[in-house]
Amino acid sequence: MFTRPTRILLPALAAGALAAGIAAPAAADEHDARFLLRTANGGGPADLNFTYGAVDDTAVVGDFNGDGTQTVGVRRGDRYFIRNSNTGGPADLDFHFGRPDDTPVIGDFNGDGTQTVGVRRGDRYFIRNSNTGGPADLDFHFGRPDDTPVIGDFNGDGTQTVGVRRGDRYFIRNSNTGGPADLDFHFGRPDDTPVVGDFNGDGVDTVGVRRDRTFHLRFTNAGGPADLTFTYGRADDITLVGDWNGSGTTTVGVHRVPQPEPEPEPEPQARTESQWPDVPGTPPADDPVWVALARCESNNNWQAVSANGMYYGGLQFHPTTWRTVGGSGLPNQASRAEQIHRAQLLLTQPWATWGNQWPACSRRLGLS
Ligand SMILES: [Ca+2]
Ligand SMILES: [Ca+2]
Ligand SMILES: [Ca+2]
Ligand SMILES: [Ca+2]
Repeated sequence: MFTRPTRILLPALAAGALAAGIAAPAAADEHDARFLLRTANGGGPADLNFTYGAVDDTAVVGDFNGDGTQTVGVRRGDRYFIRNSNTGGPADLDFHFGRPDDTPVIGDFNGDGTQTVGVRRGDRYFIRNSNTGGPADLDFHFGRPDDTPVIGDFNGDGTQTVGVRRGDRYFIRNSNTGGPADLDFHFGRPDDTPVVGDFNGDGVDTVGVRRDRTFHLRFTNAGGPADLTFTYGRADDITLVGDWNGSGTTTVGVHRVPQPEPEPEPEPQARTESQWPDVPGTPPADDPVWVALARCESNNNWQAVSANGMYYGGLQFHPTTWRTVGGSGLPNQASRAEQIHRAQLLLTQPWATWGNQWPACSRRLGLS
């Protein structure tokens, strides 16, 4: 019977590629990537709370030194930065493995008690049995390219092996080789985030899922209801599980990265301007001539209606002229930007001049 406590390792399933940038200067706390780890499977405050790595890093979890406690690390580009304690501080291990777009996986793939790194690329696993750079020790295909990788000791023999999640289904292999699934069952829903661990400390890793803030954990590798359900962390946290204190039971945690600032709403005016672009060959909308003309024609009142009811808006369009240059409705019901745009269009008509469209005011302003 294996007494080695650790088991799973489902790396953070951060969607998307990893920024290959270099490192994270220590900044204000809320701008840092934070680990909030719980040493019991239930809701409650974090038992461990520290910052490590950069915001764009992908979190990984493993017993990288074989002491029975799982700790955090990050993958950045093609590089692993591993910490051997669940505290902030410098990386204890730092090496390259795989390619930047690979998905990291961590496990004790040879059953020696130390978890090491690997990657999934397409439908393929590349496994390294030491936490150092170098060629893959194992390289095989399992599942399909779109599957999500999971790693665990699903049969309790002391060696962690691969599996995948596809939709609401787990396909598990009990050896680190290509071949058919040894276990195949449904659990949770397709959009859930998969987790694998020894959630009851009996030496066998089993599956679970996280849905929004709620973990649904199963104590056997078979379909059926969750054996343990509780809420931890925020819905936008990245899901982690690990044996953070070497107790022999896998518990939950989250990786919390600052959310990007929302894109500012475009200002309505900017939108108006793009909707009513300047017409080449005429004064642009911000040319003072338009204000001067409007001041003369309508006392700069863009909703104006002339006393005889024939001319409308800041530039005193006749409705027929307005329609000639594509306007609809009455000019004084249109925005200032549209009125200027249509005045610009008017000036591009071969028959139109400042002098015949705005005779009195254009003379006063020296436009004709
Ligand atoms: Ca360790
Ligand atoms: Ca190992
Ligand atoms: Ca096994
Ligand atoms: Ca178990």
